[in-house]
Amino acid sequence: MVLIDGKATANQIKNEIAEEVKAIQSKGERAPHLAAVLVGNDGASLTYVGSKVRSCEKVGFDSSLIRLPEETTEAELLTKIKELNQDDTLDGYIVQLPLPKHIDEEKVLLAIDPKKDVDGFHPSNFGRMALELETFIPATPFGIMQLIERYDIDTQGKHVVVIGRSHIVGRPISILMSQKGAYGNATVTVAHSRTKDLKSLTQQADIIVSALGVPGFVTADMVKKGVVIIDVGITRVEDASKEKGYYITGDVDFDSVAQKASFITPVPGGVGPMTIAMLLKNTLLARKWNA
Ligand code: BQF
Repeated sequence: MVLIDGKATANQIKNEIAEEVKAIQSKGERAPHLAAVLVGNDGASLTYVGSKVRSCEKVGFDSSLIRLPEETTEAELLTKIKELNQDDTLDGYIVQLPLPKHIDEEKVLLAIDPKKDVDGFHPSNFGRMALELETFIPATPFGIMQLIERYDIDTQGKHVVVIGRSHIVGRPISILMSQKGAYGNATVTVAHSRTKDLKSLTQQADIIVSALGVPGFVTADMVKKGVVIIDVGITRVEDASKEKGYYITGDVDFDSVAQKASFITPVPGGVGPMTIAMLLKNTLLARKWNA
């Protein structure tokens, strides 16, 4: 069994990005600049945005964190987004999700200039991805594809079962893995809450991508020997004995499933760190494409 080290791979990618930043600056050009908008005070969102900003510093990017109060109206946020679209000192920006319930996420994502949409959530970027055009690929699926490449996992003609059909993970990874290419050409099944007999599907899977958010959902009896396991689930479980008062866990019953797997991603330290690294990669691409 190979334990896929997402943290080490993400650090490697960040080092590669840092080298490119140095090359940009040695030409007398400014460093790439990423901004993040955070509305409200959600604990997990604060953690995620915080590590995005720290990662920017690590690779030599400029970063801006724009914090808006929980009560911010949709109109106020849209005004801020118009400002960011017009800010020539920014290469790209993200709006940290989820947004407070009184704000329509779809409206907000539509307002982001696709050229600055380094999360790749704008419909035109999603469409470009589906059509295999140059675009920002959403960071989590982009990170999964990088892990598959860098661990040289064979996907040709393999049966991939994706559990979950979210716009951010399940749907895009199902598209990417079915596309032509060295780490594509898979036959993909997208499973979801209405899927019948999931176990018979996962038992046939060569690769399982679980993006559900239910701890312990994927158990050893559901998988065949030699399966590749990509665990995208991230659930915070309260635990007073932990320093932070919680620990994070994936969708996969790791200890039992690992015994049957050929490759497996842990949680934490698997796909999560890659998400951050690929956001930086997209910002670097924005810098290049918008120059
Ligand atoms: C790790 C996210 C759900 C909803 C909105 C490292 C991250 C997570 C885990 C991280 C995520 C999840 C992010 C680990 C960003 C991934 O070591 O396992 C990093 O920061 N993520 C987000 O920005 O918004 C989310 C999940």
